[in-house]
Order: sequence, then C-alpha cells, then structure tokens
Amino acid sequence: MPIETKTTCPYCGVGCGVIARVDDDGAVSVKGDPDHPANFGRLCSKGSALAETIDLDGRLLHPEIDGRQAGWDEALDLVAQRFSGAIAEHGPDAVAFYVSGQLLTEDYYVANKLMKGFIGSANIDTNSRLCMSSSVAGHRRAFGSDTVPGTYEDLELADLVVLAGSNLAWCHPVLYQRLAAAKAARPGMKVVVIDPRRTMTADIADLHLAIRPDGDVALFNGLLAHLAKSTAIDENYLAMHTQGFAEAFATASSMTFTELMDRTGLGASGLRQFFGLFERTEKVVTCYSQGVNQSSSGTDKVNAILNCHLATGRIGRPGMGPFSLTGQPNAMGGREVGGLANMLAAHMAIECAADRNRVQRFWASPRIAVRPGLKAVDLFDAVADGRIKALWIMATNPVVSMPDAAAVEAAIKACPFVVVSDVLKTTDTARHAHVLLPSLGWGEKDGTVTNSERRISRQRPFLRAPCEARADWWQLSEVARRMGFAGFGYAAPAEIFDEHAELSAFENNGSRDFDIGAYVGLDRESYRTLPPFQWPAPANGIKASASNTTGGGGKEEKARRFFADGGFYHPDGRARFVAVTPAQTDRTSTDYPFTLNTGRIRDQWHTMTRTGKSARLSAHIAEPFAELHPRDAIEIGVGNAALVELKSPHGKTIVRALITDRQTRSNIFVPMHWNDQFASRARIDTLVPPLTDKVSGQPASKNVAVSAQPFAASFYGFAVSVAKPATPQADYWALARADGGWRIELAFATEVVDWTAWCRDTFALSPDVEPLGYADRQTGDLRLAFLDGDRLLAALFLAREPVAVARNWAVSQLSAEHGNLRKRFTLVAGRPGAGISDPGATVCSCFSVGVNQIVAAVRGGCHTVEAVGKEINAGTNCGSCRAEIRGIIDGCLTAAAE
Ligand SMILES: Nc1nc2c(c(=O)[nH]1)N[C@H]1C(S)=C(S)[C@@H](COP(=O)(O)OP(=O)(O)OC[C@H]3O[C@@H](n4cnc5c(=O)[nH]c(N)nc54)[C@H](O)[C@@H]3O)O[C@H]1N2
Ligand SMILES: Nc1nc2c(c(=O)[nH]1)N[C@H]1C(S)=C(S)[C@@H](COP(=O)(O)OP(=O)(O)OC[C@H]3O[C@@H](n4cnc5c(=O)[nH]c(N)nc54)[C@H](O)[C@@H]3O)O[C@H]1N2
Ligand code: SF4
Ligand SMILES: [Mo]
Repeated sequence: MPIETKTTCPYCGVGCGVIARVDDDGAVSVKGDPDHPANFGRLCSKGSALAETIDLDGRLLHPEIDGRQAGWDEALDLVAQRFSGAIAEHGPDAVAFYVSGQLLTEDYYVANKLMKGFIGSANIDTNSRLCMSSSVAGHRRAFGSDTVPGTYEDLELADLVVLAGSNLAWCHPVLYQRLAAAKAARPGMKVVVIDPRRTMTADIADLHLAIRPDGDVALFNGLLAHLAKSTAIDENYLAMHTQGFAEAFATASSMTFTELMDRTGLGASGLRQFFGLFERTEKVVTCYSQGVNQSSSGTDKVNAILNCHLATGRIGRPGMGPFSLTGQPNAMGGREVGGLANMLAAHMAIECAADRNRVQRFWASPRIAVRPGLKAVDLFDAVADGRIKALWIMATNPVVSMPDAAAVEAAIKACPFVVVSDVLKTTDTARHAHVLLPSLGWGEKDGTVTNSERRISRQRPFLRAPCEARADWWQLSEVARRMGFAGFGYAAPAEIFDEHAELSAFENNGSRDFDIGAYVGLDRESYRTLPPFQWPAPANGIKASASNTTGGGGKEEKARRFFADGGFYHPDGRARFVAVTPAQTDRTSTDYPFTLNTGRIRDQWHTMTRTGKSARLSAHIAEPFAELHPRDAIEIGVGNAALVELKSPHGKTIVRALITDRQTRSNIFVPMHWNDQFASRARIDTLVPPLTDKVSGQPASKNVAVSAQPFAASFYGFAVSVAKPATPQADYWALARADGGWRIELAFATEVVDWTAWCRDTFALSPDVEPLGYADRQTGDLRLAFLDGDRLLAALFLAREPVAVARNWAVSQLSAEHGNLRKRFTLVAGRPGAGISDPGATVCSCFSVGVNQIVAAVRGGCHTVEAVGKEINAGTNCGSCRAEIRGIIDGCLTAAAE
C-alpha cells in the first residue's frame, strides 16, 4: 500500500503544503496539498521536482573527523571538548555558530538556547542576516517588533499590488500564481513592479518602473511627499497610532521632482502614474524582498515603504499593508526563536534587561548573553583575525553565499576548529571542516517551519534516516550535554516545540506579538498531526494586539492581521515614522563602471546542493550567465553566447553572456547559484564586497561595482557524458545534470594538443574505446564521440565560435541507441538528422517542453498560453513557465507581423 504523508516544501518562504507518496517499491512522488492554506494544491517547478532531489548521491552518511569516518560519540566528544576548551581559555565570545533559515524551528531553538543561554555569548548568526535582517530592523524601528502584519490573501484582495525588489514569478512562484489568478479574475486590479530589470514578474505588471539601483528610498520618499499633499493621508490614524510623521514628511519633501527623477532614474510620467495609483487605491499591498533588503540602505528602504502605509493607515486590514516576503522556508521561524545575533528568543530583545532576565529564568540557564553578538560579516572577520577559535556551521554554505567569498573561505580554512553539519559530503564549505556531521534532509527531518504569512506548518518525515545521519537538534543537544549543560535532554522535536510555545507565552499577556500559547502541552500525537496554523495564537484566545475592528472580514480575519487599530509594540503603543534620506549611489569608478546585481533563477535553489541534482530543473538554465543590455554588449565587444569576464577589486568570474533588452544599461545581472562544484569560476560572491547596511548588518549583494570584458576563448566546447566528468582542464567549464548523465559547457584560451587524450582524462574513458571523429581544419570544428557498443559514453563538440549544437538533442543521445552507422554519423555531425526535431532549451520543466516546440505550436495557430498548454501541455502543471511562454508567443507574433 502506498503511504501518503503531508509535509511542507523545503524551499521558499511561501511554505506550500506537499503530499509525499511512497510506493511499495520505495518510489517517491510528490503533489501539492489541496488543503494547505498557502498553496491549495499548487506547487512550482522546484516543489514538483522534489522527488528527484532526495537520492543518496553525494550524501554525507557518517560523521567524519579530518576526512576519516568516525563514530558519533567520538565526533560529538571532540566538538564538545574543543568548544569547551576554547571557552575556558578565551571566553565565550571565542566561539560561534553560523546557522540557517533552512533549519527547522526546533533545531534553531536549541542552537540559540545553547549559545545565548548556556555558552553565554550571542555569537550565533544566520544566513538570514544576508536575507531578512533589513526587514527585521525596519519592522522593529517602525512597529517596535518584528511583525509581518498581513496575509497572502491580502495580495488577492488588493486593488493594487506593488512588488518592490521582488521577482515573485521566479522566487515565490505559487504566491505569484495566486496573484496572477486574482488579477485575471478581477482585471481592474493593478500590479506595479519596481525592479531595475524587466523580470518575468513584470509580465503581469500594468507598470514596470526600471528603477536605478538603490533608488528605492528616493522613490518612496517621493511617494510619501505626494501622499501628504493628497486626501489619502489618514489623519485619524496618524494622530491615534503613530509618531514622527512631521519629520519623515519634512525629510521626504526636501527633494525636488528633478532630484527624484535623477535618483530613481525614472521619467515623470512613470512616477506620476505610480503616485496617482497609490494615492487613489485604498486597498494596496506593497511586497518587498531582496531588491529592498540586500542593500547598504536596506533598512531605510523598508522604513520608506512602511512610512507610506502608516501615513495612509493602510495596514492590517484586508487587502492592505506592507508585506515582507521571506526567502527561506523557515526564515520566520528563525526570527521567532531569536536566531539572529541581535535578538533574543520569542521576539524578545537582547538589549532589554527584563527580557534577558525572563528568558534566563525560563531556561534556568547559568548565564545569558548580555549584548548582541557578531553579525555574519563581522563574524567571519573575527574568524579571519583569529578571535573565533571554534566555529559550527549548520545548514548553510557561506563559502558560496557570503560576500567576499574568497576571504570567507580563507578565514574558514585558517580557523583552528570548524564543524559543518550538512546533508552533503562535498560542498564548497564542507570541504574545509575538521568535523563533518551528517544531518537529516527533507523527507527525513521532523519539525515545524513558519512561512511569510506567519503560518506554522509541519515538515514530516516519510523516509528512513540514511545510515548514521541524525537531526540537527539532536547533534546540538548532544554537544550541549557533553559540555555539561542541563536542559537539553530532549527525546523528540515535540518536546522542543512545546518549550518554544511555552516561552512565547511566558509572562507575555499581549506584550509581545509572538505568542503561540494555545499550542502549549501538545502531546506527541497532536504534534504529529498538527495542522498548519497562523500566529498569534495565545492560550486565552485574546489575540495579541489583533484588535482589527475596521475593514470588515470575519472573525478569522481579525485574528490574522496586525495593527489595523494600532497596538504597536513600542512602549507607547504607537508606530514610528522614520525620516530616511536617500543614499548616494553614483558609480564614480571608471575602472569598475558597471553595476552588478545578483539574485535568483526559477529552477535553482541557492548554492545548488539540492536542485542541482535534478536533470529536469537543470535543463531550464544550465550554466551561469550575465544578463547584459545589447548596447553595453556591443560597447564591450561581447557577442551573444560568448563568455564575459567580470571583475571587482575582490575577485574575478567568467560566465556566459546573455544579451537582453530586459536589462537596463550599465547593469549586469548574474545568478547567485553557481559554486565550485558546478562551474570553474562562477562563485559570484567572490566579487561582492563585504559592505553592509549600517543598521541591519545585511550585505549589499545587489549593487556592486564591476568591470566587464570579453573572455578571449580560442575554442568553445560542449560535451555530454554518461559518467560524472572529472574537473575538466579548461579555462571555463560549467557542469549540469542531464537525463542519462551530464552536460558540460567549455572554453579554452589556447588549443589543447590532444583532444582525444583530454576526453579520456575528463570522462574517465578506457584506452580501448576509440573515438569516432570529424574535424574541419578550415573552421576548426571538431567532434569526437566515444561509444561502447551502440551506447554513447561521451561526446565533445568544439568550435572557434560558441558551439551551435542543439543541447537537448545532444543530451538525448546519451539514452539513445546508436546501432547503425547513420546514427553514429549524426552524432558527430552535431545536429539532429533529417526528420528528427530538436526541442530546444527547456522552458517548461514539468513536461520537459523546449522552446522550439513552443514556437512550432505558435506557428501552428496557438496564440495564447492556454492554447499552447492544450496543444503540448507546456505551462499546465506548476505554471512557473507561463510568463516565458507568453514571451515566446509575443516574440513569434511580433516577428510574424514585421
Ligand atoms: N527559484 C528560487 N526561488 C527562491 C530562492 C532561490 O534560490 N531560487 N531563494 C529564496 C530566498 S532565500 C530568497 S531571500 C528569495 C529572494 O526573492 P527575490 O528577492 O524576489 O529574488 P532576487 O532575485 O534575489 O531579487 C529580486 C529582485 O531585486 C531586483 N533588484 C536589484 N537591485 C534592486 C534595487 O536597488 N531596487 C529594487 N527595487 N530592486 C532591485 C533584482 O533585479 C531582482 O529581480 O527567494 C526565495 N525563492
Ligand atoms: N550575491 C548574493 N549572495 C547571496 C544572495 C544574493 O541574492 N546574492 N542571497 C543571500 C540569501 S537571501 C540567502 S538566504 C543565502 C543562502 O545561502 P546558503 O544558505 O549558503 O545556501 P544553501 O545552498 O541553501 O545552503 C544550505 C546548505 O545546507 C545544507 N542543508 C540542507 N538542508 C539541511 C538540513 O536540514 N540540515 C543541515 N545541517 N544542512 C542542510 C545544504 O546541503 C547546503 O549545503 O545566500 C545569500 N547570498
Ligand atoms: S512556491 Fe515552490 S519553492 Fe516555494 S514553497 Fe511553494 S512549491 Fe516550494
Ligand atoms: Mo534568502
């Protein structure tokens, strides 16, 4: 009998419910949970491909010490001994944890408790520093607490949705689909996208404002100044529930309209249109994500946005409010347990003596951290200069994701003692660990996560823990016990959740937003079956501060939003306007004239340790790229599909040029995903300086001065291989999973003397496998295919120009039979033979439909996304590719009309 388990997607902060099914033969499949209130059955491409990422390939299955397999006892004893030793010798601030929004709340709770309550330092920071800390800081400045006031439903109820620095279509795809469906049902609804790039999200926008990098404070200041002169201001709300409007208004209105145009890079008509829309529309939601947070002015951007919602009283009512979109599955849970170096558990403040005292009493801990600890960038600085003697990294890959990544790597390498808990054995970070601890992955781990709308859902196990892998909370508790600390005798995650819930309610009485007292005392069975719920959920049913009486909505709704009637968490109950001044962001360096912007693509997750395992996901975009404006490409002399070298004072990378008019001039976008396992030189954070927002400490990952020039390749190559290739000897390489094996993009600055020998080395081919070859001396084209009987083992296509071979066709040859000579000849010809069509680059990863197939459908008369879907299925499952399909249709129809 197949067994179905309800759980939660481990990727983005939308937090979709997933039903995982394990068949009798062990095969796993997933589908969306129709009952989950985040997604109502939908999943995006990444969620749909979850079953393809849970194999044991590359998994860390046993503890290791200095590269040798060790027992758990030995490894845990060593960790405890080294941490205790460092503390005894140098004090508690000589050790640090660097953890992650991908931990479950239960893991996170234990890590924070151990560091802040028992070790007595606040040197625990998390990758949320790189992600949400500007939002946290902005919320705390304005609201007195880190509260997300609204719910997902607000995006559907709004008449205007503003997306600032959010590529919702690719990064929160199911929420985007909910928005797109609401807009389709109610076409009067407007969407404004504020992003220097015309992303796929802009596809549903009525207005796209291609803002200058970091022009957001100026833009929202301009909006505030505009609103203040209109009737949109809610005088009553201002008077009753806020403070500081006059100063914020004075600062905002000190800018002339010309200055505003200059700082935002936007024209008068776009600005007026946006301001007018915002002014006239009461039901407005402003969503913001990394284009806002990841900036040296990130916190000010957040407050500039919050100011506009506070001034109009458009907050906490159905269809209204600012909405910080969280990235990771448990970014919110991490904030709830106080996982950041400047927070305390359960939304209490480390700076507040009464809060510290309360938490210490609750934990019965011997001590409590008395001041904020080191924030991520400072923390790795302290590792670099030797202040940190022992470091534990858990569920994050800082060698790829931290700014100044090469320096971070050097710091980790030089640290006397580094523990890494991960699911994989060889990540860019894990390879430098003294002790490697095998953690449970998705499908094995057991606990809770909180999504962007404050909804707590269970991640449930449906697979047996492989070999010796153990839960992160267990690893932490065992080390705590071995360091001699009481209070870590947890037998199961339910016990940790219970303690966490109890702390949230402890001496709370409505004084803190985070209260899940209603869930104290769950027994194991109730925890096992716990349905998704939203906080606040206090024990006595009086919802903390959620005194929404305005704006209608049923009883349920009243409980789910904050601040419609004030009730902020500053001591006087009032929100604060923050007067914010736009930062100066002009590029002055002639050596580094371009602005590098970094972020995400649809089908990869972060440093690719999981999504990189799926051939289907890797087929969407199979190599690292730089999005360049066509005129910039001409100026620097880079042709399409050529390679481009990007440099900053911190490092250098080589990636593929993708020339597109979706990009703004002088801007270059490169994805953050590629690491040293998948590409020769594409760790983009090696270029990013360790520059941070002064309030939040969040790195500015989106506005980096770089130079760009063509990479002079004398040969370009493309290869497919059944076996995973060895690290290719090439100046550029990018590796991706493909059906039946691997695909590799290559480039060489100089010619290789013996290509056959190169292939043998790279693809581990035995000497008796003879190549089938074709060479054209005139053009320099060379093709080599290695076969074992009628099976292809590897093929290499080389040319002096970017290789034009049809990629998906070449990949399909790995699984094809090459019984006759004609088929073999087609192989080295490097293109489909007559009568065989090439699907082209994958657009729809659910049904593996390529661009050429979509073009053919359009030419065949399908002129809408729906019609294409009917004809060839593309876009009909998760829908993540619908914007791209629409783009292809538009392109074909425009071309036909010209
Ligand atoms: N497919 C996929 N989805 C993911 C993730 C993933 O790795 N892959 N990661 C998850 C995580 S942890 C996070 S944090 C979220 C991030 O989700 P998003 O924030 O939506 O994603 P990003 O691509 O980082 O950046 C968003 C946009 O900000 C724009 N931007 C850059 N500079 C500026 C600026 O100065 N102003 C404005 N207004 N916009 C600017 C960029 O052009 C980019 O399109 O995604 C989550 N979802
Ligand atoms: N330039 C640039 N840099 C960025 C960003 C950007 O936009 N631009 N975005 C930043 C943001 S928003 C984020 S969130 C970070 C993300 O950056 P990271 O957190 O470094 O990225 P991940 O690849 O998610 O790393 C997670 C690691 O934990 C492992 N893992 C997965 N599940 C578990 C588990 O349950 N337990 C344990 N112990 N390990 C597990 C994975 O194998 C992987 O090695 O990157 C940041 N860096
Ligand atoms: S939108 Fe996609 S990645 Fe995000 S939680 Fe849902 S299925 Fe997972
Ligand atoms: Mo993130």
